[in-house]
Amino acid sequence: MTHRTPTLAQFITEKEHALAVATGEFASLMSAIALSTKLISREVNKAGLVDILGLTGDRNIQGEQVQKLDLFANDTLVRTLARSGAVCIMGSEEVADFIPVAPPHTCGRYVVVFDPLDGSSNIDVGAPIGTIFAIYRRRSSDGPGQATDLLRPGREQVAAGYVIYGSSTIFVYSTGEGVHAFTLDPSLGEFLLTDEGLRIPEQARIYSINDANAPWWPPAVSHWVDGMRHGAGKGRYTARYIGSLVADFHRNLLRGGVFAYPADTRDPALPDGKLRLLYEAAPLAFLARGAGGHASDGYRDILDIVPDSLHQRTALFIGNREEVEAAVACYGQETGRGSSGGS
Ligand code: P6P
Repeated sequence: MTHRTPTLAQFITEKEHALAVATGEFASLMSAIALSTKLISREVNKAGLVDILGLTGDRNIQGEQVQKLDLFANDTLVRTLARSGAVCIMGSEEVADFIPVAPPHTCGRYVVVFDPLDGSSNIDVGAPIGTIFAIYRRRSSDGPGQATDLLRPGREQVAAGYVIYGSSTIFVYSTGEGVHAFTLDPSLGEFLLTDEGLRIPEQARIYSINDANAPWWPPAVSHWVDGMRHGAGKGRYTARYIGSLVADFHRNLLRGGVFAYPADTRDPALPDGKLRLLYEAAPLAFLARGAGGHASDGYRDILDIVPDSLHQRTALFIGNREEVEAAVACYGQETGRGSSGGS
């Protein structure tokens, strides 16, 4: 890295200056997210050394056991975003209800939904984990934000991104003008540009799905997986599954691949699949599209789905367009429907 390598803040400022209408509010918002993730990275990287591992003994809205780091990550993001002056309302995987930004904080023009620490069940085993975020411009005119500002289809995102806390801490985001990656230099405390204009490789080489759920997959998923194992692409693929969405997505983005968490019948409490639409599937779908890939729930483009609730779940097929569209075709054959619009 040389001093000519832009930091995340410099990169965003340069891009903002290109937008005559920029007020600096978006840059302030992204700076708040960057600061939060540096603080989270520091805690994640020392988690084994201090008493921040393990469970709090509580369960979150999802009914999942809450890790101490989950709470730290959530509280850090909520506090820092509220202070940014750029946000009017937030939604978090860790919090049941919406989080309107109210006085004494200044309400801004943006809405942020986030999964503060996805894959947290992997924290204690040293597997990569991540923060996922989506940014919308508010619909309501002023004051604290409302639900209608937040329950939006992914196509209306103005930006989305994730930070993966792994062998290094990498900040990946897009505003729709390319997907860009920045690696944290802990000695500087800065994210430095390491990939500009990331594109998912033309050919998928990886498929990523929890094979233990196969007995409960709908036939369409079994046909889809068999197509990769035994079909025309036989031998091209290898299976990789970390069990941490951000890590599986990031690997596929760089190496070419497809990730799937279908709606299966294994857990009757999760009829629509395990992953959440607003702060997991939609932001990653925005990035996948920006990198030349695609994302679907098996019938619809993830970016077209209008959420009814903050914690709504969805099936997810995401990565190389060819493999995602093959999954949609399998569902179409199963239901006798051609590939429905907006696949
Ligand atoms: P399973 C982590 O708990 C998570 O929410 C995602 O990060 C990951 O893709 C998925 O669940 C893994 O779920 O059922 O395969 O362990």
